[in-house]
Amino acid sequence: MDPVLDREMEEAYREEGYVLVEGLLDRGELAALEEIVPALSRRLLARPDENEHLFEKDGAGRILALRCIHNLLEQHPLFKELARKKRLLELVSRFMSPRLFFYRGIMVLKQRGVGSAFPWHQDFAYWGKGRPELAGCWIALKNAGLENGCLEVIPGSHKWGILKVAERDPGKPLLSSEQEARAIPVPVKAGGAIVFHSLLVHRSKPNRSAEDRWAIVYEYSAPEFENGLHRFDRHCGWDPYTDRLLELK
Ligand SMILES: O=C(O)CCC(=O)C(=O)O
Repeated sequence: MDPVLDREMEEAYREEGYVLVEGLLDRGELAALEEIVPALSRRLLARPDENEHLFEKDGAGRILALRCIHNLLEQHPLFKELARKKRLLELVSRFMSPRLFFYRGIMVLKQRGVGSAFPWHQDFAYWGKGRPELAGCWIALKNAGLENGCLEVIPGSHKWGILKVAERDPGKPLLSSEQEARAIPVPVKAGGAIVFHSLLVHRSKPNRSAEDRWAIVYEYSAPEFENGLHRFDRHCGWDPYTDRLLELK
């Protein structure tokens, strides 16, 4: 831990709404995930449950690949271990609140050739009540660059509040061309992470390249967060310090 670096990151998080953290996961963790993720994907694809996970599909609705795994903590013990990794909790709590709760965990598998886009959105707009006391930690399991659909963010957009959306769709925030022109891609090396505010406007493009782009997204809330349970996460309200699940309503 480097206190000067951490102070600079805290300032960047406050001003820009996100920070890039290199080397959050070590080689051993990345190597373990290289084995776990394909096996897990095969298992989930063998019995696709569309209420639980998301899939890439062709025009006829046939499943091409797994897009998104929900309820990540229950898929393998390593996902829980990583979600309570000391360095990660230290950083997120420094940016947001000294005490954190887990809100949800997903994996986004933007597979080579078929991985689809995520449109501009603010994460909080999907959950949108209470205060936006949430931070996401987007962890690259593979190198993520422009070609395979890394995250793009609009720095400072977390200060814009909750944006109006078209057709009541949180995936259609009303952005002016000036606002959109401020967007920048944030390439991340495998093991690195982007910690970002739940109001930061972000998106990712399709993966037309020959390289998979996998990421874990953990979302943490402050204790006073008022949103209660996340609809799609059975670990919502998990306490990463004590490994206990709170009774939330
Ligand atoms: O991983 C991606 O491409 C997008 C993920 C994302 O936008 C999110 O989890 O909010």
